[in-house]
Amino acid sequence: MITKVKIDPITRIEGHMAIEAVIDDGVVKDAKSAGTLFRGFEIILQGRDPRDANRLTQRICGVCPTAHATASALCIDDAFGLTDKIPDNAKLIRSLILGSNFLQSHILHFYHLAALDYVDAAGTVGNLAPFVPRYEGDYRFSSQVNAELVKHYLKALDIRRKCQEMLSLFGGKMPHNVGVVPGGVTEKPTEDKITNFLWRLNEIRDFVDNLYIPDVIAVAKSYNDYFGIGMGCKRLVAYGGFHLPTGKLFKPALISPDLHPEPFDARNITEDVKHSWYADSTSGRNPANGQTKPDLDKKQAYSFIKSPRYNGSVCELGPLARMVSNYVQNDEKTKQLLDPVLGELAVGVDALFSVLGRHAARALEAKLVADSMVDWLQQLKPDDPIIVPSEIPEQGDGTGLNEAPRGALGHWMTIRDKKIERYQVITPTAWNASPKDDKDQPGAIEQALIGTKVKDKDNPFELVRIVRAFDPCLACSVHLLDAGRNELGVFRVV
Ligand code: NFE
Repeated sequence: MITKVKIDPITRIEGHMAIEAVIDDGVVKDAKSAGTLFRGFEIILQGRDPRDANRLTQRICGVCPTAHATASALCIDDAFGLTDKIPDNAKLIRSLILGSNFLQSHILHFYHLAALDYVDAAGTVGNLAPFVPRYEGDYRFSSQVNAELVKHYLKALDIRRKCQEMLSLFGGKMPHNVGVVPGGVTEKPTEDKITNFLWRLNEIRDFVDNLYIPDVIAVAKSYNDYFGIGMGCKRLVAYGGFHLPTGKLFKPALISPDLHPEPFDARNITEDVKHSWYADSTSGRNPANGQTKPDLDKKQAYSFIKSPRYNGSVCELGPLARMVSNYVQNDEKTKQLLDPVLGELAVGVDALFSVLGRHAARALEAKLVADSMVDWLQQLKPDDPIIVPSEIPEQGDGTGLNEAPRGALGHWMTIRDKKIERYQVITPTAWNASPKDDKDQPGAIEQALIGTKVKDKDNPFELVRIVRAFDPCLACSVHLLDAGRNELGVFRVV
């Protein structure tokens, strides 16, 4: 029997996402993932001072504004000819600000967005929001373990506050920091700031080591069938990220399904729009040449997310991509983190292509970033420069590639007459939650859903666990507000 399961919205993610699964005899035969809001920042930026991109793109999202701050700063640095002049202190402070956001975001994702799919919180504290409504029937921990994990849920709130405070020491505030700017940063690394940062960081590291990673391992042991669920497209992309004086913490690569790393080249990225509400004339373009032209009348369209592809192939981005990229390129620290956990769970690297693999990669990545941040703090030199002066060029082209918590993030800009002529943003969730492309290839989340056995269509745990393991953020990935929309097809960009 064929049934359609539509989950709209999928809650406990950031933003508004819908999925639809066609289930035939208990197995997902087809799936659609849709971003149902229009963003339009690319349109807002046209004609503005290029430096505005660094302020405005942070407003794309309240969860990862820091990633947009760094990608836009890198993009402007490139267009202004500053890339080789950025002071070491600035590279380190930008990375410390971004690292603080990674930690806050990963802890948010596991405890407050995803863990409630596995932990019976309502059975522990009663039927209180936000623990209900929820699906029923597959909570496997003892009441004692559930009660302990609910305490960690609360502790995680406090730790996330400390991550935000830590970010604000160099970033001024969170969200939408004022510390990362074109040419460098605005805050000097005083001894006082370094010390204040370090004591918060050490408490967060303690949480990651002694609660976050063990809790993910506990979920992995009790729900180990989820190492075999939600494999996805098995082709990964990392742009590389955390631009440090000595290179990048995460190595760029395209990883093929046989785990072979190939050099990454942003010129191979295109965005299709056959199934997105954008004009067909804009399909297949590289973002350096991209356009954002809404078209709400397309019959085949079902999403405001475009379909980014690498050499025409569907790719997955995120902690899984970064950790596997580092692992297969023999990064020692990554191997030292991943190997013992794979051993304890008795699974190989291949098992990472799964719901649990994505959670494990994210938790171990949090440790890699947090431990690296201690080294970065120690490299800061209080008396050295933090910024280089700059002028807006008459014309220029810029690319800013970095890694955001949810995966690789790219900003592209063209400057003409000292103004932004073109700006394009491709977020990690645009890759992961993309709709079918011009060749009708399903996006990464769609592929992870297809082939899944659903035990109970009224409680489709498998589907929501697959989607949430990607940590989608829809605010980031759609292309604003339709506050002034008064009829279908009319948008007022405010
Ligand atoms: Ni809105 Fe973001 C991250 C970016 S998502 S959270 O991480 O860029 O695609």
